[in-house]
Amino acid sequence: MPRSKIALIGGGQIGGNLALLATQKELGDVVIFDIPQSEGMVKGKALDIMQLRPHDGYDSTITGTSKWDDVKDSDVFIITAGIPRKPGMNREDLLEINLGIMKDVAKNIKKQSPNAFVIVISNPLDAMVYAFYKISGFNKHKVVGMAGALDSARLRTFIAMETECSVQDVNCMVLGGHGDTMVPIIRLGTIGGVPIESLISSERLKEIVDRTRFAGGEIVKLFGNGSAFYAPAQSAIEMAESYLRDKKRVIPCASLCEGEFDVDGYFIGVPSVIGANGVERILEFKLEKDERIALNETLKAVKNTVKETGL
Ligand code: A3D
Repeated sequence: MPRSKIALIGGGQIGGNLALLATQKELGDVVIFDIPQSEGMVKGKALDIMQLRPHDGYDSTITGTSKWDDVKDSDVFIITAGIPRKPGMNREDLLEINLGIMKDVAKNIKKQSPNAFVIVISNPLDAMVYAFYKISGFNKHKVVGMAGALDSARLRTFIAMETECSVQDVNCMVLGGHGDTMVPIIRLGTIGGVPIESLISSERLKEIVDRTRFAGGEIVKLFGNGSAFYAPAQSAIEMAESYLRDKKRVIPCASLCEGEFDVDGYFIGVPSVIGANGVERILEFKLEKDERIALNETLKAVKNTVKETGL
């Protein structure tokens, strides 16, 4: 069977880590695409990763390019093209520049690989994935945004740190938009099947939830120049792997809702089944009143940013 082809649009901090993780998971041949001014950088990263393969015996190839023809017929695209936040910026401040980039990227992906599965990471996420969907005209099952996987992983990390239990056994999802209004569903979270609410006090849980909401900003402040990249890359690779290996993992992602959770026509973080057909299903469940109110708030925020795209 021929190897899958994975195109990474943007070869910066997240893009480089995506290339490394895709190689180590042997998901397929990787092409890192960036603008001509960064072609040397992505060619260099590709060559560097090529040279780590002998140790563990990975056979897939990694190349760097600034030519759209080189990503033709890719199975998966992961888009990080754009600029990241600097201290003091919120994700919405990136809209104008990143929207211009997304318009160009969407048109080219449509031309090169109209049947690919596309994972968007560029911020502001909920508006960027919407923009890609509108401009490309892709089927809704083939377009998804990475945010909930990361926000949930952050929450799970903080809960594991608090309880000194294995992070692997902490299960808890974050729904809604990728911003301060995100909606952690603590009520359904468990550690090895034991409800989280029975293990951590409500005051402490509130602090953990708040830290999760601003976890991206916490890292931006520490870095001083750029945003998180290891965990975002790992989260997107988990989604790509579920698609390429038809695992049907249930991952909170920004999927197009058409009535689910009373959201219509917007991409928002919901539990999504990712398999060989892309986002195959959204797993809807009954929200409690306070969760519904919180989801409405996050939807308002998403609608405002989407409106600014003018699409
Ligand atoms: P960075 O290291 O700056 O990489 C971005 C890359 O995009 C650079 O190499 C640019 O040259 C490249 N680029 C710019 N324009 C184009 C274009 N037209 N075509 C192809 N490539 C282009 O940033 P990063 O990797 O740290 O972050 C990338 C994006 O992800 C930013 O918008 C971040 O805000 C966003 N991000 C999202 C999350 C989510 O959870 C959704 C988390 C972290 C970062």
